[in-house]
Amino acid sequence: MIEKVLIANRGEIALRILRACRELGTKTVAVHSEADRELKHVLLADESVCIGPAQSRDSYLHTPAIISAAEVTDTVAIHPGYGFLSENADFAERVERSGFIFIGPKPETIRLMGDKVSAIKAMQQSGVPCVPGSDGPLDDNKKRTLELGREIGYPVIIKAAGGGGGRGMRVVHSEATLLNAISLTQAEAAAAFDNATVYMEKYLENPRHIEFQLLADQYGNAIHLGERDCSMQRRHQKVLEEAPAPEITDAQRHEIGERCVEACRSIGYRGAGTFEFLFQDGRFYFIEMNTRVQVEHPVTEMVTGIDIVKEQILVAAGEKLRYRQEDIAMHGHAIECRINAENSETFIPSPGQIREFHAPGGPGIRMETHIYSGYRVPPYYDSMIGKLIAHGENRSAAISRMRNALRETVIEGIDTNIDLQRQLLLDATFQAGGANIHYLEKKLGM
Ligand code: MV4
Repeated sequence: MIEKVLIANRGEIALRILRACRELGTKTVAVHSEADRELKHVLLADESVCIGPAQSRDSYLHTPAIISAAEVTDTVAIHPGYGFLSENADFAERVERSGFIFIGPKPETIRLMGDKVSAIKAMQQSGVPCVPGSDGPLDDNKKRTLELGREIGYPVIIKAAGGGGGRGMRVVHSEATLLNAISLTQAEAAAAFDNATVYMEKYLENPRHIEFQLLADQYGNAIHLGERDCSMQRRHQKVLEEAPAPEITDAQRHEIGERCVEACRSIGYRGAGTFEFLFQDGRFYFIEMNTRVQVEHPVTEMVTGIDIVKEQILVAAGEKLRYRQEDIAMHGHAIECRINAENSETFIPSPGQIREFHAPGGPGIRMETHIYSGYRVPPYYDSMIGKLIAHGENRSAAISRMRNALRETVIEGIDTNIDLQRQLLLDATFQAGGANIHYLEKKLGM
């Protein structure tokens, strides 16, 4: 087993990783910025190292400082969490070249999936359904590009190969604006990602965002843990996620899950990964793969009973996957509400001292947070301060438990989005299930 893990992250996910390590009997090293000395996981870790100033680029994104901290603490493996360096292939490579285990896929897999054009190509080759599109980069053959637009049919969407997560894309409604839209997206992509490559897809106007959770070891074993519905989002920030996705049948779950498993085998995937799909008119369309643990992983944990972070560490240690597909069963329904330090109406971030914190509890309730009474939320990082997860025997039981848990939660001293979450749980369209990716922004009048 891995004797010591360095946690290259902060906040709730750092605490989540620390807890998984404790269950495995693994020692922990917390690395933190100067603004994060009071983080809960820093106080709980076996060792801690300050790696630089508050600004992320000088600390959580500063590879040499992280590698040095690993060296001085005799770390064996580095867990990147989500965000920061978690999907940075160069970082994963430097971790491995320095003699440490990167808890995640191979650097070349991160690179393959980081380029959305090569990711889609890999998926098509292993039978994962993709959006009709250019099947590769657009070139400067204008005639061919216009033909392609006609073949695909308007509206189309131009996406940057180096983008993802909503960055570097442009919807085009007619042939008249196509070539100009491509030039603009290329220029933006060159500036933002140092890669002007763009591709074209049919633009799906009212899809849901459904993603599949995968686990794979380095011996070619892979399983899927079903799907999550992440359609409730605002400006590409997910607000609430659930598992299973409403109205998805066992047959669809089995069909798409198996395609993802096959794709993991064919690309030699290792660790936890997520296949993102758009779902519209009963069909799934692959858009991107995430090669990290995701914020919303707990809803999958609640319905499958599998500890995804623990499994990530075990497979990184070279162990064989402990489950086969037939060992995986879904029980009930789980919902996650992201709790942000921000105003419920204006969405303006609200850092500052938490005067009072009372966590909710009871059957089926799980609170993942690093906050405590007296903790100061620093202004430098993402505003998410925790996640509340409710599990129940069915969707309405999970909703009911979530409503009670939100009522019970007390966070004083800063603004939070708890009121917004309570309103969303009362919303008739949310309660019906299966709302699309545009629903929340429409409800909020955006
Ligand atoms: C799309 C799409 C419609 N059609 N692709 C946005 C984030 C990135 N992961 C891909 N995104 C989209 N790709 C086609 N062909 C609509 C979106 C999209 C979206 C997707 C998932 C969740 C929220 C979204 C919000 C706006 C647009």
